[in-house]
Amino acid sequence: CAEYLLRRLKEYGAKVYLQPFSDIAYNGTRLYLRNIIGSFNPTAKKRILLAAHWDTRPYADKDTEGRYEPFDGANDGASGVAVLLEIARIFHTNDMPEVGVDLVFFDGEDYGEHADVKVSPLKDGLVQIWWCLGSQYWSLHPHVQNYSAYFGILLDMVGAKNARFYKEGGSMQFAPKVVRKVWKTARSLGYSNYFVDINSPGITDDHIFVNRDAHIPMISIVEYDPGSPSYYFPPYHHTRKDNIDIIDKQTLQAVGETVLYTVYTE
Ligand code: AHN
Ligand code: ZN
Repeated sequence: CAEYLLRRLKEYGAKVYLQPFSDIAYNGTRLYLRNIIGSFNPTAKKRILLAAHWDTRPYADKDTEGRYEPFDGANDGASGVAVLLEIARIFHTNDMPEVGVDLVFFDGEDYGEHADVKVSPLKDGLVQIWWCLGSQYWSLHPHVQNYSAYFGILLDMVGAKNARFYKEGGSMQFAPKVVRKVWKTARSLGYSNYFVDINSPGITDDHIFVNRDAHIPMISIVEYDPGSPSYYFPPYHHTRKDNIDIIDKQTLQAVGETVLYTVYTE
């Protein structure tokens, strides 16, 4: 999959960076992970960061069966990757926006503790979050020295039929102006049904580390289910139901168009 992403980004004319790193998972497993970055207009000073995670959770631990088996992650992971690849294709076949754009594919986002496991929050005596390993690494070690961006947009679970994107708490805390800009753009494109003008609770996701450690104001476009019994997430989340059957082109279109319009008008 990493090779596929690298090849596609190169085909689309991006300057490509592979960032290998290693980390220890919650259960002591040593992981060899890779962030992948594709830069368009690499010399432009004003840059926009677009990101998604390309790993899939290795077990469907919220399912009733097969809770130690892998699942597709068509939405949780792949949907954001799909939108970013389509944006890359559009950059290749059309005029570029004025700004530079960096597409960052984070690894290790979904390697957090299995639901059956109680883990220590401490690693080397420090409080540790076992999720979002790639963004935690990248935010402290960006792919180019002194990297910065004007703002960032994270895409996570952006492809499900009838998805709803609320103004997520962490995004509102760190980058409220970016949230308002993107939601206003969505409204102007007729996508207010997807981009709901209501706040949701905060979620620990890749954008939190980019805000905190890389000091780039970054929002997350992430599906929220207000009726969820499991805090935040829709019923297919981390189950075998997260496969191509729940994906809807219209949702991907709404997100992709909104992000593209935001980038081209910057
Ligand atoms: C928490 O479950 C707290 N964060 C994980 C965010 C996530 C997982 N997004 C997709 N999968
Ligand atoms: Zn997940």
